[in-house]
Amino acid sequence: MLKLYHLSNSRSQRIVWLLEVLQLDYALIFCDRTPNGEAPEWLKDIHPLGKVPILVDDMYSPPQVLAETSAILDSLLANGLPHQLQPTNSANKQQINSNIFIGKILQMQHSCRI
Ligand SMILES: N[C@@H](CCC(=O)N[C@@H](CS)C(=O)NCC(=O)O)C(=O)O
Repeated sequence: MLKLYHLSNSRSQRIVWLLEVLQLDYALIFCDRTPNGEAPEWLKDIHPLGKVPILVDDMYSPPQVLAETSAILDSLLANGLPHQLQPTNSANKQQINSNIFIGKILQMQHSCRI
């Protein structure tokens, strides 16, 4: 079973979206933000970064614990894109590729600021 650690209004919503599109069975663990909007301290017991999203897959032994939105998205798409996300023509495919690169650059810029 997959377990997604989630904060409201955070990038873990992207993982919720993909899990729904892929129609995977998962448990959503809502983590309440602290009064100053941060993730709860106990999240560091799940992964030392202490930030969401964190995806735990207990099909592995020991369970696989993944952090980082892009890494989680990549792992969920390891078997390829589902049909509804497949580009329908080559122009569409190039546009999607461009958006993926833009997303990765923005992610890197964001990570550098942390
Ligand atoms: N580079 C990480 C960033 C993770 C991150 O900053 N998550 C935010 C939510 S969008 C978070 O957990 N914030 C709470 C905190 O920093 O205490 C990713 O893309 O997953």
